[in-house]
Amino acid sequence: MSTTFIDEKPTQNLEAFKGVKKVPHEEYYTSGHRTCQACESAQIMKLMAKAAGPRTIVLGSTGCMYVANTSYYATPWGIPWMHTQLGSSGSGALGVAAALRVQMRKGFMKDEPINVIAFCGDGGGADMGLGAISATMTHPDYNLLILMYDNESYANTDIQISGTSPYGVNTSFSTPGKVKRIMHHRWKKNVAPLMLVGHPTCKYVGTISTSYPLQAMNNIRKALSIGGPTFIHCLNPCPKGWDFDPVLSFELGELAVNTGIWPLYEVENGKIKLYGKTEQIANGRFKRLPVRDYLLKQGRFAHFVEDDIEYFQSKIDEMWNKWLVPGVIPLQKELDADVPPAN
Ligand SMILES: Cc1ncc(C[n+]2csc(CCOP(=O)(O)OP(=O)(O)O)c2C)c(N)n1
Ligand code: SF4
Ligand SMILES: [Mg+2]
Repeated sequence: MSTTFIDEKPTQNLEAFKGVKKVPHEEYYTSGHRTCQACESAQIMKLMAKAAGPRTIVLGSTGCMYVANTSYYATPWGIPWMHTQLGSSGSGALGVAAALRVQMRKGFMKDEPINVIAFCGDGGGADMGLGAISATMTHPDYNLLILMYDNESYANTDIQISGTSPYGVNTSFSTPGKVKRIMHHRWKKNVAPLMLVGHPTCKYVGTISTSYPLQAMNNIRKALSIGGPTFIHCLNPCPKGWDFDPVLSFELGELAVNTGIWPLYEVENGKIKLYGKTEQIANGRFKRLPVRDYLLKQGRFAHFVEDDIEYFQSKIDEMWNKWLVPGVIPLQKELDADVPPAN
């Protein structure tokens, strides 16, 4: 007799690619899209499709990766792809995973593990669709991955502030003025830990960067193989919205990690692992670069004066020096003293 009420289904066992030479040549996200030159959001689509392979269904919520990828009668997708409404990546993914299960149970389809991935932008995931993703994360029976590509704005509708836009940034909703230079005072939402701490049955949550493509693909493969609903947050430099020369896309992704703004980590079955340069920063083997190296390469921060850069740096320092898990969990270490000892 079953001792659990969770009706688990097998997943594909996608082992890590052991080096770039082992990565298959087949592409499932190819030419035929209209994203900007050096768009890192398009890059993660390509890596995600390659990592998942041919037995995969992708859903995508409204945003650049919907609009620029589905021009009339043209598409870069070589695997089944479906649009879902801006706030619905979570419910869309759950619905498709449930529908596949019913189709297989009734014998309409061969019974096999099929990857279900729903991507969303930061507007679709960190803001509008947060509730639907959260509800989906509480359903351990369904195997699916939500991948949030984060270009730090509502890019498709001309670069408006989203919940993940960085402090002080110049967007079409926060243009610096003569009276007020900093129009956006909020700090970026910390989305992966929100998913992690709020959904204890979720087996995999992590962050990735397209500047570390092999690692990004392997983390996606792990998330798809582990079972249940999983969540990955990817930072994607956006030449148009961040206002930089497209040649800098890759370098900005690296700088985000090396300055400590974008920590790389994965949480697998509740165990957290910092990886790459982030792990080296945490263990004192790599000194964080000053955040100005990252900020001043982007036109969206061109209005910053020294005080703004210092404030930004102080917030990054706080993430690394005061947080319970540096760069990840914003409970402050000082609070430890107030916690009564366990009996
Ligand atoms: C419910 C709803 N509100 C507004 C829109 C208009 N809209 C289309 S794409 C978009 C921006 C989405 O931003 P994000 O999810 O960050 O994706 P990005 O465009 O940055 O890739 C908006 C506001 C919409 N399609 N649906
Ligand atoms: S606006 Fe940004 S996210 Fe959208 S297609 Fe261009 S580079 Fe990519
Ligand atoms: Mg966006």
